[in-house]
Amino acid sequence: MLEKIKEAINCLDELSQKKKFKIISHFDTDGITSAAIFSRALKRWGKGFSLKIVKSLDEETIQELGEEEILIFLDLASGSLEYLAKKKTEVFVFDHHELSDGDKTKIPENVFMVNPVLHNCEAMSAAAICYLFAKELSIENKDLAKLAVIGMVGDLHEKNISKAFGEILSDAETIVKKGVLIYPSTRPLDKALEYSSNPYIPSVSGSRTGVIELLRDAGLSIDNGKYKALYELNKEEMTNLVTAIMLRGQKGGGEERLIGNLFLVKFFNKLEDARELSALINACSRMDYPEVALGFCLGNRKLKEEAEKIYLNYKQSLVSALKYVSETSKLEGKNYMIINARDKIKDTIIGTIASILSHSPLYQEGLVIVALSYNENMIKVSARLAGRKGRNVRELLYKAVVPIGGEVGGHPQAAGCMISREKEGEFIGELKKVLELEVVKV
Ligand SMILES: [Mn+2]
Repeated sequence: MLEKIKEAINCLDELSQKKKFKIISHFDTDGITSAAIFSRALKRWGKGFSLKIVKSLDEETIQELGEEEILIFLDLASGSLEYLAKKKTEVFVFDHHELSDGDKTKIPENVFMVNPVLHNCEAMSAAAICYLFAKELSIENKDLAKLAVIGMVGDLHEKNISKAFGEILSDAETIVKKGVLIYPSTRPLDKALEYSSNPYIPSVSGSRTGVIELLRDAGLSIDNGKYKALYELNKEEMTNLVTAIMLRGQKGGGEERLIGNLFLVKFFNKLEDARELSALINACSRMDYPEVALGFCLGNRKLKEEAEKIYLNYKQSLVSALKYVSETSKLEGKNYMIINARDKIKDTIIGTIASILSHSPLYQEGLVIVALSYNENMIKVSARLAGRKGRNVRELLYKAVVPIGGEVGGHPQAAGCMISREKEGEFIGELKKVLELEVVKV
């Protein structure tokens, strides 16, 4: 892949004599960090460019892009080759998403693609590809490695430390430590636990008394006026904390999902948890401030303040929604849990809440979680599968919706639909029927 990157640099250099660059990147953490790395590298290279962040890439978005500039796509476009082929300009794609088998063998002539999928290369995030590009341009760009670490973590590529990732970690002077995956691991534990929504710990997340009880059970106490940060714990303390957390689980069985590598990087001259930085960038972008997220990545102090405010707000709304979930009565069956939040949780975050619950190591693998929230006279329904193995939630939702009317979208592990509020009771009845029936069959 490095050869391909060198080739891309030569092509871009030549083309830049005539045209400017336009970067189009994705709005999640990997896309934002990719855009930050790429734009900083272009600036240092002395090339002019403009930048656009998009939620997704469809035919219309591609059509709207001009043809006076060279188009550079980051963290997207691997699935849009047929539309890119129609553009009357040169197109560069730095992406890591899968291509269909047919597309792999016929990349359009105007498209130059760098994608580990094509080059028999280990899996990595787009930010990592952009970093390799930047480092190939100049070793001066080594300071951008920490952004690549955040991008890797954002796209959950950090589970196994491959050779390329290992090099990026060392370029960024990352401290790697094994521990509980609660972030930020760099701040006093009581604070980190209180605001922890991923993982979400019932009766602890969002509850000060719950946090203090948990820490007492784990044998951790205040030292020098505050609790230790997670990364400062010794092995025994870490083990005790895991045990105390697992005891809060209702059905248990996810200890291995609770433990992993902690990545600490210097950011704005302070040691920070890469997971926390990733969550902050993601939150800003989701709340419709991708430019704030980008400015944060590029080291702008004013935007950093703004980003932190947005993130705090977002965390608070998640935690209070999760607190509501833990306190409210749910419809629970052998293998499912239905949460009808009505107007107590905003429909804009109900999907995130369902995802957080499904990722919590405290719910058993295979549990189907369905969350409902009002959206004016409609109800937004989000269904998630806890863990990886289990029933197809998209199909389950579909079966429950058929008698009511409504369209279901999504994947076997995460799906959603909108139904009319008049059908609330009827839908929940159908849903329960479907969920109970399927359990019998299994
Ligand atoms: Mn990505």
